[in-house]
Amino acid sequence: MDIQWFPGHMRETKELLIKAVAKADVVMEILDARIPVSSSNPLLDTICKNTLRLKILNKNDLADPETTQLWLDHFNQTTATTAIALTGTQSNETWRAADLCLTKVTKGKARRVRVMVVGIPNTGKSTIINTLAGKKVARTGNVPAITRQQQRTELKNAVDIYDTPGILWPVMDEKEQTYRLAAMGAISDIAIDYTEIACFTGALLMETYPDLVSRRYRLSPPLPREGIALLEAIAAKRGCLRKQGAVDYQKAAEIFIRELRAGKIGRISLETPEINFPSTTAHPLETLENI
Ligand SMILES: Nc1nc2c(ncn2[C@@H]2O[C@H](COP(=O)(O)OP(=O)(O)OP(=O)(O)O)[C@@H](O)[C@H]2O)c(=O)[nH]1
Ligand SMILES: [Mg+2]
Repeated sequence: MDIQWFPGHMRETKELLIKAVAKADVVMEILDARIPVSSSNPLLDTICKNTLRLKILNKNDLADPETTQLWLDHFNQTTATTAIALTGTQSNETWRAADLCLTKVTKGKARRVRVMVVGIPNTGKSTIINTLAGKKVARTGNVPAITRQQQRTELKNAVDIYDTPGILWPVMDEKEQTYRLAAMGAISDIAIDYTEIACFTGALLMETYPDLVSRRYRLSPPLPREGIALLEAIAAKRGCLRKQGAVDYQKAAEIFIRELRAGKIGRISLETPEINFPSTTAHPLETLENI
């Protein structure tokens, strides 16, 4: 599954981010708590060098709580950026984040504080803003690219919060990262191959959360280890068969991905700090500075 990107996109993306960040007192980077590495945009590391930044691990209600704690420890103890986890629809949790922004910059600021909410598509930026506003000020939806333009909302704590369109970072040459983003709904469904993504994610989950998957699909030993065998087992349980009894892999894959995204399999994380955080190696995107 190849997703094509061209230098034009890269330049445009970088310019959009630079413009948005230049206006901000604080940047709230909204990550998907289940994939904090794949859902981050490494361009922010360079663009936010002189701007306060807060990492929000959103969709915490869908992520493995133990792994989220490991991520928080990782970000808070080994990087200069403060990280907190929350569920975007929970008022008290989102306000904790908004108030944190305020406490970080109020010193010496006579005017309202500007908070820019940025992140890749579908991580819950607009949802968080709606929760903070206490009403629906921004359109939300469980497909990427819902927000199309920047939008300012005045919050009651002297913060002006800006919603921005989700921007997918432009170098996706790491296949597994693309799979994780697709599995969590950050890439348009039109551009993805469900069976391929379900096979990758299924095999990963059978390694990391075999009990949750087995319980959801009532699997009995010997448990499938390969993604394709898992899809066959799901197809058998859910009647995903074509004429003459052939397995309908596409249908089984769609069921699996839909239920995974909705948290029906359980609270899962697809990345852990030990395995995924490239702390010792230079990130490929660092080269984008020269574009
Ligand atoms: N379970 C759960 N769902 C959430 C959470 N936050 C947002 N969502 C859902 O995630 C989907 C995407 O939310 P949006 O707020 O539209 O995401 P966005 O980042 O603004 O997306 P774009 O505008 O496309 O970049 C919606 O279906 C939300 O209901 C959360 O904390 N938990
Ligand atoms: Mg949005």
